[in-house]
Amino acid sequence: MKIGIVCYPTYGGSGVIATELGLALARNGHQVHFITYKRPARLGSFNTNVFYHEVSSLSYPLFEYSPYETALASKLVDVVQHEQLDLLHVHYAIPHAAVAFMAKNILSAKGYTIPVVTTLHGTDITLVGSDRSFSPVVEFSINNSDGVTAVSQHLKEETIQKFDIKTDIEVIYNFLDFNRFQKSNKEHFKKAIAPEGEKILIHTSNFRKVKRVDDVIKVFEIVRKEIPSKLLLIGDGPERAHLEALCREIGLCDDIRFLGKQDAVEELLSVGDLFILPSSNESFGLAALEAMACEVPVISTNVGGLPEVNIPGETGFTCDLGDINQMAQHSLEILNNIDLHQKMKSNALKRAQKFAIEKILPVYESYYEKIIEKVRTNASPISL
Ligand code: GMT
Repeated sequence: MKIGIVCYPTYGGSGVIATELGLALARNGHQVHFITYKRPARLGSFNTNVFYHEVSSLSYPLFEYSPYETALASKLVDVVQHEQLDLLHVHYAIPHAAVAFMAKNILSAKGYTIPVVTTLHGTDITLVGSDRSFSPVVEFSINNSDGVTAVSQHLKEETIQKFDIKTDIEVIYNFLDFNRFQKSNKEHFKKAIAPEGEKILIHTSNFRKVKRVDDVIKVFEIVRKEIPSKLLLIGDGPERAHLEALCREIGLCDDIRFLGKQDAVEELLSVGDLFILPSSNESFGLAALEAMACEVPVISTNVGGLPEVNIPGETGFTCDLGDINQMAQHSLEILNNIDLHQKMKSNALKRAQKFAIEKILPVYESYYEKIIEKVRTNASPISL
């Protein structure tokens, strides 16, 4: 197949999934065209089956806001037509699903049919998408995609609850590549981070409010009183300055390290004893899955799709939102019990293996085939 992929090319989970999916499809012999405003972070070096089309939008003094949607739609029309694509897969509904709808209609007027699959990732539904300023467009463009997937059962249900959905939503879980995400021997890292054999707690995210990184620090503060430990905060984002101030305020700067954005997260996860994800909203929690693949048990909230990934009592624990004490007690329970810790490490790995790319890729491929066939037989005419 010739597949066009539209996503946010930055560090967010949706862009990571879109890029890794495209690369896996390319390895499986498909021709993949990424259409984004910047080269996706994980695209890497030259690959015969991978093409990159940059969307650049014209700046003009009249435009206070550059009309990115128009530029993207025009680029989609151009790429689909000239590369003779079989399917467009857009990740994150806003604005990609609406833009794809526009491109599809322009192409249709030129006599070209292009099936569109939209993948809902989370905040495009839960936080941003359901805001009145976006919701009519989000609802319309979901209903008018030829195929719609959600990254967890919970996200599917929340989408149905928040919008008037008239189309089927297929749950296709996030995935990861075990060639990259696996525990490796990084003893020298461990020695540098925790020279006295302290336990290592880890959190990775984009440091937005929804991730509640404050809670990570507060949980760590309690844990550290009982067990010598260190906290690694990986990633960056709008909350960072505030979090650094919090660490200074509680006097834990020597035990908490801000590592910023890291390319080889798996190497750091390899020395982790526990992963903390106290998000207020999380459609799936790819970061937790990455930790589990590196044999790190997870303490997370029980919100969104997190319990579909982190199985309470098996791969870690899920706790009520904001319940710092519960999270800290569960952390101590694991860290103080070698047998339980070992069991949860191996359970985490086993659970993560269910989301291996080799298992999820064929699901996407057959979904694409189904949607192409559906459009070919004209089973889903666009309802304007
Ligand atoms: O929250 C993020 O890390 C970024 C965000 C995105 O869309 O880029 O992530 C969402 O999509 C990921 C991939 O499908 C999911 O694993 C995350 O759970 C989801 N984030 C939220 O729902 C808050």
